[in-house]
Amino acid sequence: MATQSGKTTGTLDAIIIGAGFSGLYQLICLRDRLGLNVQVLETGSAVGGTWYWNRYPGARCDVESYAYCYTFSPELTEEWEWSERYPDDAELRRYLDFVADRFDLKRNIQFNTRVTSAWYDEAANTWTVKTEAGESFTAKYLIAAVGCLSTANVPRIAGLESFAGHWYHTGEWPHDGVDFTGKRVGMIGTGSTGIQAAPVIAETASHLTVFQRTANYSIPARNAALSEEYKRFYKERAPEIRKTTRETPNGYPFKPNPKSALEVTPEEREAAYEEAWARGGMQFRATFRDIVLHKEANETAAAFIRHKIAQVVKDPKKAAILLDIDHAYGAKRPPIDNGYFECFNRDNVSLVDIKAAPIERIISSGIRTADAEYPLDIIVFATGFDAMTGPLLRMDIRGRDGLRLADAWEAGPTTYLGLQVAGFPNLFTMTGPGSPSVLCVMPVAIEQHGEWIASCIDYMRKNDIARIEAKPEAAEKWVEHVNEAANETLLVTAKHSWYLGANIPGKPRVFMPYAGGMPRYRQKCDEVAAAGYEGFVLSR
Ligand code: NA7
Repeated sequence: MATQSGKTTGTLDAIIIGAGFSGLYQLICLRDRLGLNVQVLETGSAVGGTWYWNRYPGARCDVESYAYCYTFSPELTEEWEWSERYPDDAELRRYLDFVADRFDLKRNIQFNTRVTSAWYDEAANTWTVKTEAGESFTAKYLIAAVGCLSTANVPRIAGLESFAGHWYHTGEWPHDGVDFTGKRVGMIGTGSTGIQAAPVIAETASHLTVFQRTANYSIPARNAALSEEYKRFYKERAPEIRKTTRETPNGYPFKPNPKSALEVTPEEREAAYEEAWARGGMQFRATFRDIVLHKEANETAAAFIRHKIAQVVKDPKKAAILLDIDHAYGAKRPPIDNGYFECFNRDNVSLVDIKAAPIERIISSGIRTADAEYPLDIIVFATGFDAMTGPLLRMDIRGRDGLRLADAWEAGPTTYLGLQVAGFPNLFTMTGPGSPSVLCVMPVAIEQHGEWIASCIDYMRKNDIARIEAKPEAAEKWVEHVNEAANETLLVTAKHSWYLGANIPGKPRVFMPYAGGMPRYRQKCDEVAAAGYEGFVLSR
């Protein structure tokens, strides 16, 4: 067993990596409910996780504020006041900071601390975590609460280093913002992020050029300030909302229409889509139960959205590029927007189809594609993340016999319930690959994980169990089930989605999140626990 050098502190009960939604809740579960000695290590200088880093213009959650929050504390629900239908990044940081103060969490969080490695010592049955600054921490349990979308993907485009202007990735945005006034801005990427950023950048930039590789659907978010009446309404309904978020497959506060899109008349269908379009937001996907399940049903929604895009975008050339969508609606994460398609009607916004004429290189004055050069002062990479596995694999994690996580996952991530990896005892991954994670409203998934992990550790302590480790055969079976669940949906039909790791060159193409729905997943986790942690090896 190799050892690491560096300063070592006394053995802790648990180390949590990350102080976002998941790390904070795990700290509450382990410290306040089990009385453990816990240390949280966080790269950022404050709490927030995803929302600490994603400060790009227009950054906003795509889930309604009253549903994108913790539900474990009725007092917290009562005390916190959301201001808008969808919280922006700053409001989410304020919320998480409020939570951290409310529950006195900061005393157990060490900020400005990037974890570089985590090695398991079999003889001592401990994990030793090392930081960039050379510090070491040792604990019995290690919880990776590192988020799913926290490793920025800056594509390796030749010539970036020669660019004379400034460039930024949306997921690593400067804290003091970027002034676009009078600047020629190029933005690469039209996922949820690019779609949020474009209209805001266009307001101040002298010119915005959007480089689109894959056209995307988007539904109007219809964000607005919450009236006093709504604020009261959501608070009064909090228990009911909580119940619904635990019963619906994706953790949303609304239930899908039980009807198929194909069982109603064309007039009824059109009316339902119009109503959903006017209401805005993710609920559009729930207009009929089979939109993300059935190709023909999906096409009814897709055709409706395409028609709307064609109505909004005045320039036929831009409209044609925006309408060249190659996947089913919802097969990739469906964005919601605040004026995305409308922004292409501005004189200072142009659109470049880089599927037709790919980017060849970045030059000192801007971007060169196969057929033109675009002079730019600023390049914004809205190019997404090395999702789900990226944040784990950028740390050197080694389990039993020095097994590297990177080697264990060479052909793609294999986990049991998205919570544990065979060969890595006492390491828990929150919202890991193989769990509902990004297919569920995050705080809903996070509360389930935090509570399950805490109950598991509690069980171990009460039963004198020193070690818990997923059995390889249980993990293999789970991965098979994850694949089956994905194959029941249209999610696997989008060949270039980050759900499959397809956005990162060389990454194994494996469908990573669990698409079987949160209630089914929760039930499975509960059954596993009730059966004495079936599928895990427990040892003294
Ligand atoms: P996404 O959804 O991964 O979108 C990234 C966008 O960047 C997408 O349009 C990509 O095109 C484009 N992209 C990525 N790499 C390149 C290269 N090399 N060249 C050109 N274009 C590229 O990330 P987001 O940040 O928008 O959203 C992530 C999640 O955050 C979102 O799903 C929500 O859950 C919140 P592509 O489609 O791959 O052709």
